[in-house]
Amino acid sequence: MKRLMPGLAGVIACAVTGCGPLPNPGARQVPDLRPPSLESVQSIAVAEVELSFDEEAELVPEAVRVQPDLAVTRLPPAGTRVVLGVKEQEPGRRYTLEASARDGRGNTTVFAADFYGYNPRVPALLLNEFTPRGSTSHPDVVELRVLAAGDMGGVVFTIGAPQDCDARYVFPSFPVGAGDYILLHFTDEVQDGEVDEFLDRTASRGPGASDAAFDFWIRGTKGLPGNNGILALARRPGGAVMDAVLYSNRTSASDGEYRGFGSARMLARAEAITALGAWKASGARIAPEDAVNPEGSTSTRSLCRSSASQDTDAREDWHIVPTRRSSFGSVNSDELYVSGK
Ligand SMILES: [Ca+2]
Ligand SMILES: [Ca+2]
Ligand SMILES: [Ca+2]
Repeated sequence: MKRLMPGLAGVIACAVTGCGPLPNPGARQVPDLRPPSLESVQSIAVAEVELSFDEEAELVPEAVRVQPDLAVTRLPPAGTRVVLGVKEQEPGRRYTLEASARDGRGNTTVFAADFYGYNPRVPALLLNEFTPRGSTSHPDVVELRVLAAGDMGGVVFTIGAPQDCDARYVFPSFPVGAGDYILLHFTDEVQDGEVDEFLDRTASRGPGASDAAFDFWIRGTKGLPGNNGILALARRPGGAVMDAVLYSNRTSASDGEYRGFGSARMLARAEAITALGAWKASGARIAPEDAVNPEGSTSTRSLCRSSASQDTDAREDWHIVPTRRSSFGSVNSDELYVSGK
């Protein structure tokens, strides 16, 4: 997420020279009055932050600052992609870089842009169980299973695709081990004991909290879509997708305009996670029939992977468990819900 402020020369009309492949002797030389524009900022190593500009630019030494306080150890030479040296970042912490950059003619831009602290130890994680049809007493929950140890700092959970979502949660830094569970509870009703757990997984006493899992309480969302949605995990904001699940109770015949997905946005998101390799289409194009069907699930009949957490990026990995066989914070049940029983 970057926040850019207009540069000092930002209001001057653009005049770009030298773009054409052929010289034009009749053209009048127009001086470059346009300041460099920041295109991206991201951490690329524990002590390095990369900036890219639309033209060669140099950071103004006295104007570079990182908040919360992170010392700058090395200023890069001019370039379109430059690497700033900083002290070691905290994994997943949000920092703001405030700086000025100037081009070779002295046109200067001032900007402030956010980046997240580099995490060299992202754990291997799976979306393992969820209930999109929670109730007031049992709000929507998502269970993550840790397959290989690491640090959660900066890992992103999204309702929607990683780059186009309705809500996202960026995890703080805390260590997890293989076999650990993390629960995300989607509730706006704050109750006693709803504390986020980073170290003591028995600290939270909120409804549905598990003493075996790290519980987190997510506010300000409408919960998970009940019928038609996507959940995803990414390694960091803007980073590669680690896992996703597409669920829908619709069919290709449910509408004529969006291949059955109900909206242009849902179709685009389904196509996005398929293109990212996080979900499989059985035909040439992704269809609602490729999704996990949440029909029959309730707050205690959750959608689960197998007890072994099989992951082939397909609907066959998922099943609905019988009433009260949800297992948030522990290994999944392989029992199947049978409609009418
Ligand atoms: Ca807990
Ligand atoms: Ca997967
Ligand atoms: Ca479980």
